[in-house]
Amino acid sequence: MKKIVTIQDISCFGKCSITVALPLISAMGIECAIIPTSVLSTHTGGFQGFTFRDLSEDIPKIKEHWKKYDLEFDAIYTGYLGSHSQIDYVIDFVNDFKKDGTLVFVDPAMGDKGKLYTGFDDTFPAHMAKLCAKADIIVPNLTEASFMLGIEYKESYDESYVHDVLRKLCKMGAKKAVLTGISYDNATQGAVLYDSESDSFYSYFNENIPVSFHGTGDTFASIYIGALTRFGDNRIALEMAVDFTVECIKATLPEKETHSYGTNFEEIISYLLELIKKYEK
Ligand code: PXL
Repeated sequence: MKKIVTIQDISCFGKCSITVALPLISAMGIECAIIPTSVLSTHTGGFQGFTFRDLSEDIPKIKEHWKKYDLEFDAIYTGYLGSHSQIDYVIDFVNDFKKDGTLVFVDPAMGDKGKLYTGFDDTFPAHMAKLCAKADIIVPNLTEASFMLGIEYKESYDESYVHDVLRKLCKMGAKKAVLTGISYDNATQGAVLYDSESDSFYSYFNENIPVSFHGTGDTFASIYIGALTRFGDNRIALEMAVDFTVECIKATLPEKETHSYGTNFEEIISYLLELIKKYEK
């Protein structure tokens, strides 16, 4: 059985990070081990006064314990990391657990709509860029890419701009980069993949639904790494991640006013299984 380990926080309420990755990766027929980096009462977007229990010091202890059992993973998937020291511990984990054939997949979850999330200082993106440099694939949105590259965030752009950003992201060290939430017109939204080894691009778009729900980046990342682990094909991973994320947004439209609570992905697990069947020919 394929195994992914995901390293990110547990937000007790407001579906995101581990509470999205674990059910979705499991539903895709892949074991999902977890390293919780912190426990928060809620995520940090749209809630005031959340608690934050830092579990950074447990990361190296979990790593050392696992080394005694020679545990191996098909992929290491990192998401939201709540402090500088967590990034360093995660880099150590990747150094010890990346074997031949282990995919290192980094979602530098730090911001959206031109702003960093609450709690991150201006030095955080450069530190996250060091983890991204070790990755096979990174999946930033344009906000996160702009902060890591130290360039201005643009609301409107064209394909040549997106291609330029992707090339620059891979120059930082990652083999492949996917820019999420890309929209060249009002009608469509999707993601663009760049493979620096073959110097090729692949774009995939679906409907643009102009509503924003919390946790959609984590949904995209979980489906992408699950599909890539299962099918070994980045194009399939990109298509499945875009299509499933759009369907999650549609399923949550009746609950627009509680957009910080996350998406109703639980209601469309059967659609995820249909997507798997479609590609499993
Ligand atoms: O969805 C990304 C995310 C994950 N975890 C925490 C967050 C956020 C985004 O705000 O606050 C704790």
